[in-house]
Amino acid sequence: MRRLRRAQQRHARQNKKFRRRAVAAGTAAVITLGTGATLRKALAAPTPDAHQVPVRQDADIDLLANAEEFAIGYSPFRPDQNRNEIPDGAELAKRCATVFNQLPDCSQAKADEICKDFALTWGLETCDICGEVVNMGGAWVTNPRLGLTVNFPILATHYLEHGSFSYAGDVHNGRVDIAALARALELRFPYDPNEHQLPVAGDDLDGDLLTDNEELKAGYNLYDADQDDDLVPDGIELAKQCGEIVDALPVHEPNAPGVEELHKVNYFQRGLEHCHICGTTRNMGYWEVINPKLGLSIEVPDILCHYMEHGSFSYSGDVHGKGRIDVPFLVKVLQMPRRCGDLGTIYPPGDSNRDCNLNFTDFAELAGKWLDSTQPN
Ligand SMILES: [Ca+2]
Ligand SMILES: [Ca+2]
Ligand SMILES: [Ca+2]
Ligand SMILES: [Ca+2]
Ligand SMILES: [Zn+2]
Ligand SMILES: [Zn+2]
Repeated sequence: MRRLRRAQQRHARQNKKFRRRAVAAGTAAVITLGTGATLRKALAAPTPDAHQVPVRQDADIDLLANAEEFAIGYSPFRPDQNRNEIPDGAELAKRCATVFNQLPDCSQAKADEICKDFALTWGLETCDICGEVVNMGGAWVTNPRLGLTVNFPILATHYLEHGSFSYAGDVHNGRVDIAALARALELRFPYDPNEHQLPVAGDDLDGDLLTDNEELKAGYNLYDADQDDDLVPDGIELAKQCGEIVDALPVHEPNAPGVEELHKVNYFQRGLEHCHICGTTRNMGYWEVINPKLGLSIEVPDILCHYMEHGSFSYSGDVHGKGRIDVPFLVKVLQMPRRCGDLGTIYPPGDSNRDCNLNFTDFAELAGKWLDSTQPN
């Protein structure tokens, strides 16, 4: 009992110390909100959850320790690699919770299926933060294909749901082995998959929904599912970016004289096409996307625009059937990367946070990180 109380006091002390640092970091973050877009997103972001207690040796304060980031291939100096205003550690923890909760029970799972187990014990435990009471037993994730089992207190699942890999209750106090859990769950990114992201036909070595051939032809990295380190598989990201660009193109009449800019021509027809995934309706016709400078054009079915919005170059509708656009050719016609931040962007040296905006904060960030990563503890 005395040992337990000491552990709690230690935990409280740590919290106080790290909270002070987190507050200082929060102030710095406000200063970097330069553009209107970032500010709008920040305002929309939910307020941080008290379960997300600061973590030691976490240079970018995203709730993943530096060593943990290295272990799972994240960047220890970029707190929000996918730029959605959610600290990547909190996001990954919630994603782990979602995937864990959806796992089948091992007693009912197929032979090679990832599954979960609980060992309930005769006793309860109270969460330090919100007072919720959980069983003080343990939980297991088993991945038979990898021969891997990861175990943590049931209390940890409550904290994961709240975006924290650390947990503290009146019985258990610790941190989930993130690398092992992510491996066992076969989960690398915090992003939420969407059912429109149809599997690709053909070899896809890195599993990013761009086939090896597409990557070779378009000049992307076929060995890296996330070559721009934004924690979104590159095929999904590229489809969304192409979708945004096509969507925003100016519309011109067919063969309009003097048009030099990239544009599209409307070939909509009288009739609708239903999406096989969500049932939404789009026009059964298509856009012709024309690049006059290159003398190239490509047909983009309106149903594909709907799929690109959801991160897929493959589509499935009741007029066009199942299909996939010629991705390297689309990329060529659109001259990707068109905008800073599009897949394939070469960032200028010094743009360390990759916001395509070189300014004082980059230098401040560099200096701050250097101090952080050299200070012991
Ligand atoms: Ca970190
Ligand atoms: Ca994030
Ligand atoms: Ca690929
Ligand atoms: Ca990516
Ligand atoms: Zn709680
Ligand atoms: Zn749909």
